[in-house]
Order: sequence, then structure tokens, then C-alpha cells
Amino acid sequence: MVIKTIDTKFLVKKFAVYGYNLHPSAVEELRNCSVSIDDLLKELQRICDGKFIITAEDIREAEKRARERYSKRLTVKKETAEKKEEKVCGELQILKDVTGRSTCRGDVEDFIAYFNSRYEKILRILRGRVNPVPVSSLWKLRSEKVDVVGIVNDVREVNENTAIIELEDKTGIVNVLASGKIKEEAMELVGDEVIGVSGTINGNRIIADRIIFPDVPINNGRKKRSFRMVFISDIHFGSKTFLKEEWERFVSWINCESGNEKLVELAEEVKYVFVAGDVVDGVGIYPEQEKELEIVDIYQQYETAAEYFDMIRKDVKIIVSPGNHDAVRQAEPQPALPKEFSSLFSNNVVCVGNPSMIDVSGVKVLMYHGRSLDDLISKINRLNYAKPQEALFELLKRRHLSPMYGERVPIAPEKEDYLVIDEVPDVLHSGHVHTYGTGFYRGIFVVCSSTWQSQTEFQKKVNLNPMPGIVAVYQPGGEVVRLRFYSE
Ligand code: D5M
Ligand code: FE
Ligand code: ZN
Repeated sequence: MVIKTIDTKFLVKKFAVYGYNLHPSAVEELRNCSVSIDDLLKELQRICDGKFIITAEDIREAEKRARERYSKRLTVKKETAEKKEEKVCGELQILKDVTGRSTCRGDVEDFIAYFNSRYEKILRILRGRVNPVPVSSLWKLRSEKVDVVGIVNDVREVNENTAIIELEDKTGIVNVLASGKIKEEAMELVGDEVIGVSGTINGNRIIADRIIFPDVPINNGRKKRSFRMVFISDIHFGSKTFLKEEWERFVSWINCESGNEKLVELAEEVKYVFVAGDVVDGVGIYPEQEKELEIVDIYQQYETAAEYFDMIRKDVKIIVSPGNHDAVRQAEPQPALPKEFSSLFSNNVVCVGNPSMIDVSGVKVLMYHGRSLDDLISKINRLNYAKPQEALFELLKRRHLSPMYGERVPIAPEKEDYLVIDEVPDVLHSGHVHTYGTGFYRGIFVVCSSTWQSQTEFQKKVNLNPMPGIVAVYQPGGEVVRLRFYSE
């Protein structure tokens, strides 16, 4: 109750109940007072203990104190809200993510800075294994044996036994001749990756002895944890072919409500669900998509996503990064879903960018939607959609999530190349291709998660044969379990 609106008689009576007589100046002062009468009386009791007549000055002092107490209460409330958020994230930390850090405008300077960042970061990884000289100073050298580090501009097959790699560093371009076994390696270079070459100067070329990939070190001491992680992606909520029953079966399992004793025990140990993009089907992603949509409004698609995520028990944290069907910029790195959509999700859902490095209890999970897999699979002959994990191995070897520039993956030229795998993860999680595969690469658990969308008319036309409803359950340092919720 605000005092301004109370009549004088009531005021006098109310103060009399507390044993106070109001001086006329105090009544006037009370008219200008904007704190509640009860808060004011509480403060008066503190400062006017034993006093009989209350003056204007007493009112001013009590009002000041009541205000201070109110603002303190607000701070405590804010702190509690922050603590609550911290509790939800708990032992989860976002180590790297472009969200809120994007600087790019897309001009020429941005592209120069972007590729410089890519080059510098990978050069740092290669140092120690190579001792590179700048391309511009190659021809002044006395020694014939050299190392160079550069971005692969082009690879040309000369004949059955030879290829030429055009390598560029910040100072110039050099042609590298690759023969025999090295030619085979050269033919698998995808372009725009940074590599080291060790070789001999011959005229204006280098004859390669060795190609050095930045690669990841072998990790024999995998971190062991008692909890389990679940990896999914490409749910495509809103699509006509979203697999509702399969999703409900998955939820029923994760909520420990179905399956045999072993499956229930497995579900009990799940603490995290990672969702690597294509949460919804989106709108306007491909021609005539509206024909394949059950829900044509993007907001309603995310509302549905929120309802379906809400089915999952709340002590499981759900980490969601976007894909090319989600409502964020298409160019990679993509920021997390905006508040407009993420606020629809309950507290156990954390939205992160694509890519993102997440630390859960010391286990580092690198999430990347996987759009570059299409480019990689079409470029390297021995790769295919049936074993997408092998394409992911190639990304780890190149220490880059989307090495090929100007192909199917649009890249935003940020000052820092967020797609470089500078920190070595314990897990690499991707999706996008709608097929499933897991494996270990140098001790890193690699998972390409399946989809919750059966084949669409559009996918039929582009010959995409999905492997839907498969879930990878991984215990860090332990076993990988594959669960299938789809039966044909
Ligand atoms: O992509 C799901 C899969 O479908 C992924 O491997 C790309 C592939 N795809 C998508 N569009 C095309 C076209 N136009 N041609 C060939 N392959 C395609 P998603 O991100 O779920 O749409
Ligand atoms: Fe998808
Ligand atoms: Zn996708």
C-alpha cells in the first residue's frame, strides 16, 4: 500500500497502533513518501525505538533505509537467479563458441584476417615437428633440405605417378612435386587445409619427401567417468516425416520407463544429451520445402521442439547446437539459437553455437553439425555416407572442421578461425548426413549421430538414404552402446 493514497485519519491511527504520534510535518512528509507503509514502519521501529513523536526527519531517514534494503533484496534475488543458472549448467562449461563474439562484415580485410588466423593456428600446431622457412626466402637458401608450411591452393595430377601441390604461405606460392606414395596422399588433399611439407629444393620447386598433417596426438589415457552421454542430431521437428513414435520410444527409454533391466540401468546413468543441429526442419531451406512441412511456422516448430525436449527427465542436461535447418545464420561458425527461441526451452537445455567445445566434468566434447562432410565425402573417393565417422577422422587429421573454402559450406570470415581444432577434444560429435557411425581416432571418440526424420520426397530425389532413430550412448573411457528405436 503506497502512502500517498491513504487518508490522514487512517495514517494517524495506523501509527498510533505502533505507539507513535505523528507530528504534522511528518504527515506532510509521508505524502511524498513512495515506499510502502509497512516497510516504513519496520524501519521506524529500528531507528525510533522508545520515541513517542515521529518527525519529518524520522520519516526521511526511515524511507532512505527502506530503499537501501529494497535494492539489497534485488541484488540478492539477481544473485540467486545466477546461482540457479550455474546449477543448471553445473559442471558444464562452454570452452569455445562464436556466440556473442562475431565481428565479421565479410569484406576483403576480413577474409585476409580469417585465413591468416587459420594459417597461424595450424602453424603453431605444426611447430616442433617442422622447421619451416618462408616461401619468399626459399631461393636464397644454401641448404637443399627444407620445410615449408602453407595453405593448399590446388592439387594437379601430372601423370599416374606424380602430382603438383600448389602451396601458399604469407610470403608467396611454391609448387611441390609429389610422387609415388606421397602422390596418393596429395590426391586426398581437399584444398584450403594447412599442411607442412618436408623436401628438397629443385629449381623453382620442392620435391616432397613427406607431407606433415597437423593431426591430433595419440591419446592412450582416456578419461574414465561413471556417467553416460547420449548423442543425437537432425531431429527436424516440424517435418512431415518426423519420427514421432520413435522419438517417444527414445524418451521412454531415457526416462527409465521401458526396456529390460540392463537398458533401464543404462538410462539411469545418462547425464547429458548432445544435439548437434537441425533441431527443426526450418522454413525456406530448400525449394518447395513447404510441401514437406507439418508445421510451417518457425516459431511453432521451436515450440514443438521445446515440448518434445520437455518430455526428457529434467536431471538430464540437453546441449543444443544449431545446423543448417535452424533459425540462425547459415554461415559457419553459427551462433547459438537466439533468445526468441531458446527461451522456449526449459532450464535443463543449454544452447550453444556450431561449432562449440563443451567441457563436462573434464571431458571435452567438440560439437559440429557436420556440413563439411558432404564436401569431404564427394572429394575423397574412399569415403562414403555409410561410414560417416571416417570422414570425421579426416577432419581431426587436418585439425579443421570445414577445410574446403567455396564449396557447399558458407564460411563467415571471423577474425579468428573458430573451425580450427586447436584444442584436442575427447569426443567429436557431428550429424547432418543422416547416417550413423562411431569409431575411435587416436583415442578420440568420434560419433556421427543419426536422424529422427525418415526419407523425404526431396531426399529421395537427391538419393539420400537415411539411417534414422539410432542413438549412441557413450561412457567416457568405457563402452559405446548403439540403441535402435527405428524398425522398418
Ligand atoms: O542434410 C541431410 C543430407 O542431405 C546431407 O548429407 C546433405 C544432403 N543434401 C541436402 N540437400 C541436398 C542436395 N540439394 N543435393 C544433394 N544432397 C543434399 P540436411 O541438412 O538435413 O538437409
Ligand atoms: Fe539434417
Ligand atoms: Zn544438416
